[in-house]
Amino acid sequence: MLRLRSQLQAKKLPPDLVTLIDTIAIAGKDIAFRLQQGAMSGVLGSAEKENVQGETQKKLDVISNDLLKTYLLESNTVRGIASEEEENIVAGHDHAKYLVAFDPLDGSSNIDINSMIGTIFSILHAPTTETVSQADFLQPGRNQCAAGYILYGPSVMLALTTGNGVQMYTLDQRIGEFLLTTDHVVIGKDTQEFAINMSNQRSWAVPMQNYVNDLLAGSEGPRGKNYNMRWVAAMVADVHRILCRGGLFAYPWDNREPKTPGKLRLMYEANPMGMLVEQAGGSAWTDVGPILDIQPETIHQRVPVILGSINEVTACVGYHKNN
Ligand code: AFP
Repeated sequence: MLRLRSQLQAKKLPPDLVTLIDTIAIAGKDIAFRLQQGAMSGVLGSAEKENVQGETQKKLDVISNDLLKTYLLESNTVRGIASEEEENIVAGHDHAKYLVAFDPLDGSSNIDINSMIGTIFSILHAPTTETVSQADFLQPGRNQCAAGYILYGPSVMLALTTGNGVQMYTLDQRIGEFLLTTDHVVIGKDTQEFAINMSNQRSWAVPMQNYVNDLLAGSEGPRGKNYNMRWVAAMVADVHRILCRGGLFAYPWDNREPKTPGKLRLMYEANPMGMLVEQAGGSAWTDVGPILDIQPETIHQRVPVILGSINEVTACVGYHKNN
């Protein structure tokens, strides 16, 4: 099985991009090690402080963010970083070619129950100007040169796209290397599985409520088939399932927080996952258009997300168009 670095080199990617992806993989291995130590090294529980999103951070949110920051800022391939856990961007090396946006530990509520979590990243071209600013990060998801996640589950896995399909790698703990285990990930067009937090149903827009009601009606309803439901409470794990066996994932618009039209972050979650899903033959939309076409307004912007098997996403979006 091919090692990550050899596989990236074989694809003839720019050497700096190969180094950068390798750096993220090294950070992921370090994070995986801390996670595996769990309660033995005192890393579980709350950090007793809030991040810029107003969420209480877990100790491992802070540790993972610090690790990624350190590895990335040491790399002379990184011009700047934006993290879900940081209020502002942090400048890296002058003349470096790439910007990295990341969610260091997605699904933090799963940390203390030893359930699946992950690191999500998005790589953009850096500007050629002398200074780097927040505005340089505000590029539509279509501009991403690479995107992926590292899933910390029973195996540690890396899902990656550099704009030419999606590959999956599995960490071989004996040699400390990510090895290519799936070369060409394809999401089936149809599905009978959906992932959504049903407890928010009363707060969704009417079209989303109607769509999910029709799924729940099963073979006797207008969709004419029975659906199953899954929810891991970590987007990284729910999207991983969709890359493996199809499905629909949605974190739709809801009216719980009038100022935020969705829970998920465009730059750290929706864009990288949107690129992975599209590259695997699926579809990634908000309620009104493709996620990757959104022009970001701020680095911490939130958006509604509907992604997965193309025919199911089209059906869901259709409810929004017709209402
Ligand atoms: P945290 O990393 O802040 O816990 O949030 C994870 C997440 O943004 C996303 O990964 C999940 O899909 C979603 O939140 C789960 O949220 P709820 O289960 O609370 O609705």
